[in-house]
Amino acid sequence: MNFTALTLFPEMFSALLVGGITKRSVESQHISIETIDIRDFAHDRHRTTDDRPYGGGCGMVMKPEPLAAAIRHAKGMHPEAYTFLLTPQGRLFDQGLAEELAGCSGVTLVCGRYEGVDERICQEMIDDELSIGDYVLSGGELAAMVVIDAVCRLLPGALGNEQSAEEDSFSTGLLEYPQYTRPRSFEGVQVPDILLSGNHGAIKQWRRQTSLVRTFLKRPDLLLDQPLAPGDMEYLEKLHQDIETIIEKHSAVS
Ligand code: 4GX
Repeated sequence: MNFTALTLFPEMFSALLVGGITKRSVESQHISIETIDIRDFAHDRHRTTDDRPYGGGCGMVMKPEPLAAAIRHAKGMHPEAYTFLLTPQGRLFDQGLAEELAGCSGVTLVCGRYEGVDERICQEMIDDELSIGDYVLSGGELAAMVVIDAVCRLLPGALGNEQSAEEDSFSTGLLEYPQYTRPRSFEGVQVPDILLSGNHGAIKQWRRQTSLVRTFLKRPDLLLDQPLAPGDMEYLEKLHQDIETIIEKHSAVS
């Protein structure tokens, strides 16, 4: 899969080659990451890429001509790729969208700076707008790198352990269960006995139940639109019962 980023700061993307899954995926040719320097498509003496907004106001806007030429160049290189603009106004980039993008043969990511890009670029040359969350970055580059990282690790061959992408938080729809490694006792805190029991059925059940409780406590919203396994309902009903018993006992006292 090819990722192409259009940016005024192409060198930022070298961060993806420093280490980790993105670096390995580039080396094994499961992905390629290209950058296109928008400034290379500005042909005036100062290679200007921004201008003042019509109607006044503070800040600058990315000029349409260099951006249009850069996007046309990207489309020429990768005609089948989808072209996305990173902007807080975009569709929220979540795990479902990452999985969708992982099915594309190419993704082009347009990284804006300043107050944004001329609206005519958005209208005419962008397939869709993506937002990585409700906060304001100083440019689209970090958002584009988030997209590349999250999509890359879903691609076949990207993981040492193919299973772990599927068992991930959000692929199961639940938050992850707690993880432990050696030593068995660390600064007086023990690893739960069940994980040392060798009883794989019991361990699996403990992990699922711990995931459920964690999700309920930290992200109850995730439980509302998630299909639950039959065993989950039994466990939640048992907790419900236990809580009711406690409430009844205490309301009888007061
Ligand atoms: N998720 N930003 C883009 C400039 C801009 C504004 C409008 C195009 C249109 C962001 C986010 C984000 C800040 C990147 C504004 N470019 N991008 N930049 N959150 O905050 O994706």
